Amino acid sequence: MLAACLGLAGTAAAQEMVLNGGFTNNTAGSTVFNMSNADFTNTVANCTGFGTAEELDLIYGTDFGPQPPVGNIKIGLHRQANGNSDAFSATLNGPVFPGQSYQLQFDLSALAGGAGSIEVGISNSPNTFGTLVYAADSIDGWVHHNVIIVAPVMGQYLTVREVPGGGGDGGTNFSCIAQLSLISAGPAFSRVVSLSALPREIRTGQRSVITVNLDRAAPPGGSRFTVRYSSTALTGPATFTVPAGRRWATFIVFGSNRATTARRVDITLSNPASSATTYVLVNP
Ligand SMILES: [Ca+2]
Repeated sequence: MLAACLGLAGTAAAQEMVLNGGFTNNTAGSTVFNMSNADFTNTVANCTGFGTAEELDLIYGTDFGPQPPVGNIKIGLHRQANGNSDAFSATLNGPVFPGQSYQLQFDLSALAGGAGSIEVGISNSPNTFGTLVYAADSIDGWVHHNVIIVAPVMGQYLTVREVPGGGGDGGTNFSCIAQLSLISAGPAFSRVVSLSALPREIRTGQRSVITVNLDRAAPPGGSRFTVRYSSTALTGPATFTVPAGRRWATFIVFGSNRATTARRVDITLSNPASSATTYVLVNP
């Protein structure tokens, strides 16, 4: 299993959140094309249709396109020439939380005659798309998508829609999605646990190295902090990012004390999860 490859096996964090991501829990048992939202919702457990096209497909095996790479069921989403499109939500076993990171996976394919574009969102309602977290084009043949997303909002539903509206081709688009999966990947924000300054005391024009220590390795994309200085007697970056995979990193500040006496300048790093402060004494 992929979870084992990631070293997440055996922890609660590796639990699948999409309740029926393989779409196997359904009352049809075989391919059904062009279901109204109400029919789709009644047929596929823990899923809700809400797009304006109202023609979601529950497709088994090689019906209407290639066999899914894993499992036997794919959901077909259509954008019609008039711009109406299919959309559905998948209920999660619990809410996602803003600022937390999650591993999103699915298999996506187009059908001949209409490559499509899908969007994935997080929503508080089964009937609305919510906030976009990922977008992908569907092409002929299955492509496995595997990304880390950061939840922008709290939400109990993962949503999928064929991008609505008039496409550049003015025609119709069609995508098939299979094996929808969402797994908690832990906090998106590493916490800053300490800062240090070396040297502690400098003069105008001299530099000090600030070391940032985190509680864990920075996640994909790095850990970004805002940097505040209590006085302009010290200059340095306004933001600082600890690179992905690193537990510590350094940046440089410069003394610029225009007063006649020494000034103590506090340096504070903060992100939504944490903050820490150190100081540098700056002589004129
Ligand atoms: Ca359809």
